[in-house]
Amino acid sequence: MNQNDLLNITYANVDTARVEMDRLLKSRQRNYSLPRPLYNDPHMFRIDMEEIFQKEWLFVGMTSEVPKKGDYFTVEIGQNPVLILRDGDGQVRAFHNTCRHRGSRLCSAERGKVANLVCPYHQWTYDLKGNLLFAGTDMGTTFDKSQHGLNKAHCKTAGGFVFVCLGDEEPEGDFDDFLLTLEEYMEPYDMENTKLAVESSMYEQANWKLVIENNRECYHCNGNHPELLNTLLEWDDTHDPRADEAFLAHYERQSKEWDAESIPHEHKSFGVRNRIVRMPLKEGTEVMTIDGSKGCNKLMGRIKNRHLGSMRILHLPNSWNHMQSDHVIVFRVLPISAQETLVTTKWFVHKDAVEGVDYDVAKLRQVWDATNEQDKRLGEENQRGINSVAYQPGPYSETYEFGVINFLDWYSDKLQENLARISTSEG
Ligand code: 3BY
Ligand code: FES
Ligand code: FE
Repeated sequence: MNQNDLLNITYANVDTARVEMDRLLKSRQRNYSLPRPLYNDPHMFRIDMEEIFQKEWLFVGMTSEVPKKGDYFTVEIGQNPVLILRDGDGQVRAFHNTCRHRGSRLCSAERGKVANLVCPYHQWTYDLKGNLLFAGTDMGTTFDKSQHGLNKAHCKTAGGFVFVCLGDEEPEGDFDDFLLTLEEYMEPYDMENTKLAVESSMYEQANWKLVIENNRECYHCNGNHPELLNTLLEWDDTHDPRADEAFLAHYERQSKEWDAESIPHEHKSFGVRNRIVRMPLKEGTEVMTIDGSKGCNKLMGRIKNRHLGSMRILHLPNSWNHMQSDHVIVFRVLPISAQETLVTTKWFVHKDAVEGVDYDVAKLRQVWDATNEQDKRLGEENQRGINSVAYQPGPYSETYEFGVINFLDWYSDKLQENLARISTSEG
């Protein structure tokens, strides 16, 4: 526990915190920010991890990060190390990255390539499907290797995105419908034939919900994101009240071109949890670089038109994305503690694009490095103010902050639903 955690213990134990969380969520004012303990209490953080991050579908990375058999990357979901790996049949799988002997973490690198998975502790060895192949010299006559394969996590891929779910059961809902649409909308990008150009990891001293809330509105953009606003419009809905005549005409022209090229752009929502929308960027700009000029000579997949705007993909609780004509940017949010969150940003380009010839990493990342830094500061200042005894939940603007309201509605419903399930199963 860090100092901030100790200062913000509000409840005697996690059971009391569960009851209180349910009460706070049931009695919250819907269009207001949340009561303080939901942003800083360590027991409530634990409940977020148990009920959201260990039960719901999470975005972890892209299939092109593991292009070949045996390629893997690792991710820590709270205290749970997870391994994402491409097996010999080309399937992307997720395993708990913990050995079935005495539990050691198997792979400690962020990414790598293996023929088999060998535990560094006593060399138990697993194949790429997680079967235990070798377990030392003598585990006794009753030892059954088939009962000691790696524990699997649910894993689904679509359009190059990899999602995992750590729950025993996959959560109910329309996630598969979202995946079908995601596959269709991502088809022009051919993500399997892309490569990671660069990535950044940023620790933010703020609760994960503040990170997502901040991302769900652009009310703060004008005062904080000069670089981003060179290209990005401050709204992402063609029916937004800020959408003026000039925008509507611009959208109309672009969408005709997109239709002619079979580039999907119709707005799709799956509850408030998943959302795909292609929005034009500002007139005269191509991608989210500092001056809106191209980020890479090679376009993605079968794309011919540099003016594809940004296809924004939302996946609650932990990802937003900007898919553009010559590169795509994916964002992943992972909670670390009540007041600490890891934000990972990855830039992908066509796999044949050559660094220094077709693209310049510094140019590619400039705008979102600046934006991420600005958002980090906003999130951290938000957290500091919320920790004050004077904090009280404040009102969101229904026009400019509807995305935040949607996120908290999703969060609140999901938590109450999952908490109710625990109390039922405990009888
Ligand atoms: O562009 C984004 O990803 C979000 C939406 C508005 C604010 N933020 C920069
Ligand atoms: Fe993995 Fe012993 S803990 S081999
Ligand atoms: Fe921002």
